[in-house]
Amino acid sequence: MTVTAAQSRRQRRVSEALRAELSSLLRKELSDPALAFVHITDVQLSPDLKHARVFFSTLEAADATRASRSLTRAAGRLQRDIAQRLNLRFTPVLRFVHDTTLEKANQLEALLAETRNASLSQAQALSLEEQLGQAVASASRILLATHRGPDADAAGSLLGLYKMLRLMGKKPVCHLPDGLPDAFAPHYDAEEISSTWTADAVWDMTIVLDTGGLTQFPDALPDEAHRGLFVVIDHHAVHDDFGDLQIRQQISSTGELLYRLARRLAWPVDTDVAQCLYMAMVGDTGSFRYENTTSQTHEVAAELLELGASPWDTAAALFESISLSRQRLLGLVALTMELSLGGQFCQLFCTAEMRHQAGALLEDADGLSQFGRSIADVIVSVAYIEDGDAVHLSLRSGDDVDVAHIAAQFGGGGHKRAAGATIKGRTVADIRNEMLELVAAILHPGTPS
Ligand SMILES: [Mn+2]
Repeated sequence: MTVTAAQSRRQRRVSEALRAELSSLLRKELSDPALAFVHITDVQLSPDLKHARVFFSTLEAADATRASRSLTRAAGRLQRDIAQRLNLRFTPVLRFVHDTTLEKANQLEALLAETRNASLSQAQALSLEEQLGQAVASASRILLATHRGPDADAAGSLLGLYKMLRLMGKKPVCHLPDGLPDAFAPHYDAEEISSTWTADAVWDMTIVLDTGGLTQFPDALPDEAHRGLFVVIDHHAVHDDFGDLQIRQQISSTGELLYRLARRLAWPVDTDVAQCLYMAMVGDTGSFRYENTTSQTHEVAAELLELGASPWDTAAALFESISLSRQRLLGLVALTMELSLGGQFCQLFCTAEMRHQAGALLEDADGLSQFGRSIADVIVSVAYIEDGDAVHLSLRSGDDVDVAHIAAQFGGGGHKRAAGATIKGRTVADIRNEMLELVAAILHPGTPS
């Protein structure tokens, strides 16, 4: 039987009337000492109003049995009195149930205080997100950007947000001076997403994704006078604390963070968005291998699969579409691998000459350091990538060493297990000496290197 709204309203009204009448009857009509401190806490009526569960509490738990017996004895009389007072067609059959909730009041109070504090901080977190929701809803000129040399998380979250905004009827523009990784080529039209805009354009809002450091800003990011509300959506632990509105959470990836935001703000996520966010998550979790992978990460990934993201397309795009020039470059760089510090430290070198020989581009050298880390016993791996008068450092850690901390010594940043830096005006020979000292101090503290 379905209960209509009117029926359930009536049920509630009669329940409340019953509770009030029973309370007054207990106080005035019954002189049973066992019922002196009995309190009617609630009445639950069956939908046909023929049966009522009457919840009562007592001051002391020990009095409950006695009170229950007295109430059951008085049930007939109470029923008759109530029928008269409330003028009901049927008098519900009363069944008395001991309500233990009041006895748990002390426990409850402590719990409530905890919940209050938790929901207070939750309310604050929520309000930031809601601020973002409102700002996005009212903005029409939105610029999206991410860090220099975008990786899968940067590209996937940027495209994911771009596509969600499009689904919301917005026309955002992406600022991509470094382009996006080839793996994402099927997911965007470069001309469409970064439609030309001039340096004097003024935006309602600029959203920078997946960027923790000021030095990671892409070239020609609009300045304060032009960017409008400056929004940061990021998951890096180390952050230079920029932005008017920061949405930051230390989770697997900006992709995961964006999906959570989308759920909370009811932003639309279609299959295409899901695919981009899934690629972002796979990228930053090393295919769900790094310790930033939690059960919640998998829950979000599962929802993205439900929405149509494809693990196979993701793997094929990210890991099985390597260019011949990158494979050749890897061959040349692999020959430079040097192990030191008892085989725990691996260094790789990529010169401009090697890139030329392999016909490779600078981005073909991305992530070369991970090949050093995958060698048995290696804990820290560093790739030195020459680029004109600059040297790019790419660091990976296979154990409990925080390479973001090492990268920070060189003005860079990143994550515990994967970090990087760009150093200008120093030679590789000079940098590697300092690097060896730093890594030796971490891997073999107390031993002179
Ligand atoms: Mn990231």
